[in-house]
Amino acid sequence: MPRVLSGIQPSGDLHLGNYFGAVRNWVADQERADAFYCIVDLHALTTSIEPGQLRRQTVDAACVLLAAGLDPNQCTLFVQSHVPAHQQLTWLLECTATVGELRRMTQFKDKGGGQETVRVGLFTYPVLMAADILLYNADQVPVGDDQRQHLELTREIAIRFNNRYGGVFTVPEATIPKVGARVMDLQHPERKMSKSVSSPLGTVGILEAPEEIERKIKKAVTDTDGEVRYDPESKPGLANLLSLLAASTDGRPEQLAENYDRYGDLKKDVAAALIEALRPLRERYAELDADRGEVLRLLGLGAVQAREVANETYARAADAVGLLAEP
Ligand code: ATP
Ligand code: LTN
Repeated sequence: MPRVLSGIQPSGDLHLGNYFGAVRNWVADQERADAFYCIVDLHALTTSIEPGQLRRQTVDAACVLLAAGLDPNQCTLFVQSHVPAHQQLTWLLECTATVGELRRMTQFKDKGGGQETVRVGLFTYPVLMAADILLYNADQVPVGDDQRQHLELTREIAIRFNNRYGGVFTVPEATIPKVGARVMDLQHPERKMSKSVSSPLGTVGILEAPEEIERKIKKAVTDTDGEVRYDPESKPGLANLLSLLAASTDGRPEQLAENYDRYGDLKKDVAAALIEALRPLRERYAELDADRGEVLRLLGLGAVQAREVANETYARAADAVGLLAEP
């Protein structure tokens, strides 16, 4: 069985991009792989976030992931900060990666790289992510398209470390879905839907009420030429709607376009398909939300399982670089 690991930040309400780009595929992967899924609370500290909010959102994220279908009997779901080896391995990897490599990360540049006031943690963020992945000897990492470059860096770091110190790490691969890997903001279809950029009309939360989903899809920005065809370059808004329809009906955007003459009809079907695809999730979330004690218990069990694997890998890495084992 391949080993799979992925992570999500508890930085706000999960949205359609998180669902179609990542979480939905995590649910499928737990059946065919030995899967580890991590709520990366340390990564969320790279942006300004209230302590109480971080704590709340960490449990919220766990509720959503369980509601989406993660099954603690089939995968290990845990919180990153509950496994100290993530921070320990990060240091060893920071002494492997270079400043030049981190400077080239587009996410860092997009989020304000170059400014004096940007946090060091935002700069070193991809190294912590590499530690998340390498600690679990992951073969595959299911992520959205925006994480491609971070995965490339993780591979580079693993290969360099292995060459220098012997084969400690598995070199992972990104698994990026064919449809839904890049869900765009409904109001600004040239940029990705995101948790941390405020765009209330452009972002659809996966727990949002059906009427809200309908309203936002109706208001989604398209174009004025009136022709329904899948062309992400010149018709990004429409292409995004077709991709959302494809992602929620298992179709192909190019083909689905042929069924429509009018934007209004397409929008109606997109909203209906999304509402239907998310309905079970919303219902299960309500149950889990009412029993947060049980969710915390599950996270506790996940942390125990995760620590076992992570500590073993960290011990091998620490030994390989020459850190003296505690006598
Ligand atoms: P932030 O906006 O705070 O950076 P985010 O919305 O990008 O957060 P993350 O927690 O960083 O979300 O990402 C979790 C997963 O969701 C990753 O695998 C990422 O690739 C995926 N993802 C995030 N946004 C999108 C999107 N718009 N389309 C497809 N996948 C996405
Ligand atoms: N950097 C990712 C979140 C993330 C992640 C990971 C994804 C942190 N650690 C490990 C996959 C594997 C993001 O910003 N979306």
